[in-house]
Amino acid sequence: MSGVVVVGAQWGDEGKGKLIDVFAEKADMVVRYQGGANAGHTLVVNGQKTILHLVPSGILRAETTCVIASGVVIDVFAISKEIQGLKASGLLQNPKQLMISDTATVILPYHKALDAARESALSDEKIGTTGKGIGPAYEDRASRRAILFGDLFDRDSLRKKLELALREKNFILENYYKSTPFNIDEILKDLEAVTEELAPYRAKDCSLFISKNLKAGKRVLFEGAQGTMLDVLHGTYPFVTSSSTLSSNACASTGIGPMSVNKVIGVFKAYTTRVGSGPFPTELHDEVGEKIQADGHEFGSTTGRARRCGWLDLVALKYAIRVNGITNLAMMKIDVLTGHERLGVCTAYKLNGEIITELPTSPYELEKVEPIIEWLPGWNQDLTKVKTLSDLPRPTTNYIDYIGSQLGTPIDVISVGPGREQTLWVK
Ligand code: 2SA
Ligand code: MG
Repeated sequence: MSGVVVVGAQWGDEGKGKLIDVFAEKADMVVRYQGGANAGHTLVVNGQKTILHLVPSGILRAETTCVIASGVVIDVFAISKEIQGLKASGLLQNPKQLMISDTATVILPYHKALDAARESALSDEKIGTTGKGIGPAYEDRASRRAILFGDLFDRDSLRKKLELALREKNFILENYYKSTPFNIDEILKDLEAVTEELAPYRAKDCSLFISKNLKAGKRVLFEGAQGTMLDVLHGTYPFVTSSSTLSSNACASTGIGPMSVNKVIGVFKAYTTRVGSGPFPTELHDEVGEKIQADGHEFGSTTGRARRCGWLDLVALKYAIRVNGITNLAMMKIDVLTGHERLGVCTAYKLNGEIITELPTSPYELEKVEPIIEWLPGWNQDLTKVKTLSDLPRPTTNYIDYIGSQLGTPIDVISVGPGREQTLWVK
């Protein structure tokens, strides 16, 4: 068995996409297991930028099979656009490169409308969702009224299912949110075109396919989306996404057993960012935070929203290591920290006058904590062209070593830029 899970150890946008693309060179398969078009994975190869939302980040390697598993919520219009873009740039030439599970959930326009209506009704209390319909689609799945990807290919039953769904959704949209209802014939007509386009990628049983490949010794990478702190059960609830973002969900959402995974790689940025509302203990509200935001191009790749920035939070990272069972770490975007006199690292929190080193499970307590910051010397050298670890400036090495020793988990990869080649291997 050779399954490796790559999981976000912070609030998302850690650089999982780049890392998956790098690791995909040695993988036979990349499986996306949760989330939807709320994710934005930015890949840079030979200076060419590709942003993926639903298609797994292994797609840039023609020999790698990419699978979208049952646990994903698929906006079929968004994926169809993504596929068209990948075809146009020559990255997707063979339909065998991509498989979409028949049992994945479909996101339709009414999910997005509900997402937007709810957020605007929440006003100041809003979650800050991406507006991609993620929450309403997962709700439909849990309440057993979702339309699955495979349903799109049976016209008669699709109409019946849509009729049932729209009866309820239109009632809520019109009467409760005072917004425009949807017309079934229009949705069906729009679906017809994309269904034809997506048909070559349809896969009946992804769980079986993946299991067989694992048994045959193939190397499978499971690609997480969003991050640990956005997990619906173990994140900063209610300011979370609607799926489980943890490594364990790679198994549940694809339909394989936990013993198939033998490595969990936790990806983190050398600092912290968060998009949307919710507690963020190390957030910087000053020009230092603005510098990190500008230098790191910290703007959402899906919505373009500015990401909130702050120092690295070791309390939250240790929590991520525990709840995911992270065995190895990858530190991303260390190059962004160039040009600071000193760098802060949060080693503990103060809560009601007491020092604590475990993340509080209550979001209200997390909102109240004060970070205890340890200061380390900064550096001014550009790191983006560094090719080996030994060429890193002394303060950078100190920073990496300090974090590694605090976390007690090996850091295997250091990334010094978005390109494939800007990757330093510790071993
Ligand atoms: P949703 O849309 O229901 O999943 O939103 C719920 C919360 O989850 C957060 N979330 C994200 N956080 C960071 N990155 C994400 N992906 C995009 C990116 C975000 C973007 O790559 O930059 O472009 O804005 C992502 N997706 C969901 C979201 O901010 C809410 O806090
Ligand atoms: Mg992202």
